[in-house]
Amino acid sequence: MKLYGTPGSPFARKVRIFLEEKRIPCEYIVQRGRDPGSRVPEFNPLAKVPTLVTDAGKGLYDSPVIVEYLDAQGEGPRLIPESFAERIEVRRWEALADGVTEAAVVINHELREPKDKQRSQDWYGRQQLKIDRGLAVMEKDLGANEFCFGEHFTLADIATGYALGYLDFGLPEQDWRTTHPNLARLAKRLFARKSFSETTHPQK
Ligand SMILES: N[C@@H](CCC(=O)N[C@@H](CS)C(=O)NCC(=O)O)C(=O)O
Repeated sequence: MKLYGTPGSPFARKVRIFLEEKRIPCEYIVQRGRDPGSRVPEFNPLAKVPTLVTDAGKGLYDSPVIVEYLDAQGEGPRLIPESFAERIEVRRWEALADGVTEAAVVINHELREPKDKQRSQDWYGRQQLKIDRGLAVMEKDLGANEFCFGEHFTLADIATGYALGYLDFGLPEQDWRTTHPNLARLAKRLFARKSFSETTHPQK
């Protein structure tokens, strides 16, 4: 199995955390879809990372599909519950974390544009609202619980953790810890796990 990703991609990190938790060996190839000679478009017509290539040579994308595939492999515990109601709840956490992260990614990319080419304040405000409202719901739903969903570590914790990790990396000026003490407590525990500490985004 091969995973194409980049060190700065939060969605690739999500898959790398998942692989480590499931103890699945996988070759990690650092390559963007638009790099000259990149093999990513061969396996994913959208030319995005993460892209997983199975041992049978099939390209899988995007990250929700990849983690669904990986959960059926390896020796580690199931990270996506099998029961329908629980599965939907865990996947909702994932969708929320993915959405918060997407908003953080586009803000981060936009801020690198020259000032005169940047989007309007309205646009920034709309993206920021996705982050603010998303974190508020996560904070409330987590409450005093140890895990985001149920009594065990699941994809919901991975998703929340990678989203918070990306905020630290991509928008470090956003002080989400002070305003979200439940998430801060969760992040401290998650970031100490091997799967998180071995996949951190590069220092800037
Ligand atoms: N929904 C996708 C998002 C993947 C994504 O946006 N990847 C970015 C890197 S973080 C990318 O490859 N962008 C290149 C492009 O859009 O052409 C997933 O969860 O895998």
